[in-house]
Amino acid sequence: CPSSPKPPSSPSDKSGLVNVTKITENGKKVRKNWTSSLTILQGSCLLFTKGHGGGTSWFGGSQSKPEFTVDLRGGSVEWASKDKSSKKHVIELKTRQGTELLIQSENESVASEWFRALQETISTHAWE
Ligand code: I3S
Repeated sequence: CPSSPKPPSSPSDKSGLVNVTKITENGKKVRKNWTSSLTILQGSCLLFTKGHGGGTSWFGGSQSKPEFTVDLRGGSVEWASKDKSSKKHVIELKTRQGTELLIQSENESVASEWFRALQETISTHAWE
């Protein structure tokens, strides 16, 4: 996955502000730390940048380096069960590398759009 975002090149590319926390890293449970993140879907990569601060470029101005990236190939998404979080509209994303993330929005349609986009990306890249 790239270390800096590029302008959108395909229609499936998507970006937006969502709440994100890791819950597992390389197979090990980590403490939740919900942060608002400008999240960018680029091909099979999902990039997270710090979400605050406006800007003029498409991914949020001065912030050009993602905080972290995940490769969606071989991953899975599902709606998180109630025991994963008390929040509404929580997506659970598992990567092949053993990282689990929760992605959440208070806005149901925003969450659903991300769910669909992630699912579509994972199935599109299933054979790579
Ligand atoms: O799964 P948990 O431990 O109930 O998650 C909550 C905690 O991470 C909490 O942080 P502290 O334990 O550092 O106080 C967060 O503030 C909550 O948002 C977490 O729960 P939700 O249900 O919001 O994911």
